[in-house]
Amino acid sequence: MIENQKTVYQYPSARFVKSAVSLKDLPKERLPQIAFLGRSNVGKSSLLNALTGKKNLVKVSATPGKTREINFFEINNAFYIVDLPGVGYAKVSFSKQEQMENSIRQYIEGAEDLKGVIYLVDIRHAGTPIDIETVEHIRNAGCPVLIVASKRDKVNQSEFAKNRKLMQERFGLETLPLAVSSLKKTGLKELWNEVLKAVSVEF
Ligand SMILES: Nc1nc2c(ncn2[C@@H]2O[C@H](COP(=O)(O)OP(=O)(O)OP(=O)(O)O)[C@@H](O)[C@H]2O)c(=O)[nH]1
Ligand SMILES: [Mg+2]
Repeated sequence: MIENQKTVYQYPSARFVKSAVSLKDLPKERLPQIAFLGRSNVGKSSLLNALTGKKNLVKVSATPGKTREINFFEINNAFYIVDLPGVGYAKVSFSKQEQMENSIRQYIEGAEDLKGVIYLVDIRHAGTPIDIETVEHIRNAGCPVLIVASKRDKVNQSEFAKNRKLMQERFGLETLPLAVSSLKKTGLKELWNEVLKAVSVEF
């Protein structure tokens, strides 16, 4: 169990299943999937560690471009969380980046068991043109997207309020987006509930 201001829940079991580079090598076992996407360094892999209460389930790095493959983690033997490489990462060569983004796109458009995408946006940037374009693309592909503000601990209260509102406007959201901090472990319970809803699993 973790506890902070308002977050208390039972950590799930989580195990790494496989890395895939294309739709051809998805896991054999058919379970619902939910994927984490967002720009490089936004905190996707850290969030997976924080949500599952495992420090080193997924490798994280201060250098953008850490995650290079489509990584599947089986949660409570009931669904997969899929950790994706970052979008808009400029430090790998253009063709490599294009290859990676192609495989992300193909995965999102083609994975039959994908129930939704959690799209992370660094609260300090409140959504760049690349984020807005990527989210639009996912929505057009018919996949539900939940926009979540990451690194909540990096901004003060007034910046937080301002950027959260900006995010709502930029992404055309009905309500203010959820916000999380993997470092401070805030917002995790709320996000976990959304994950469970998306994969239609109750624990
Ligand atoms: N302060 C703070 N730092 C964070 C938080 N989440 C992640 N970080 C840091 O941000 C950096 C990137 O984290 P990752 O989890 O590797 O980011 P990623 O989105 O998986 O990055 P790629 O795999 O390169 O796309 C690391 O140095 C993390 O420690 C957070 O909530 N607060
Ligand atoms: Mg990563």
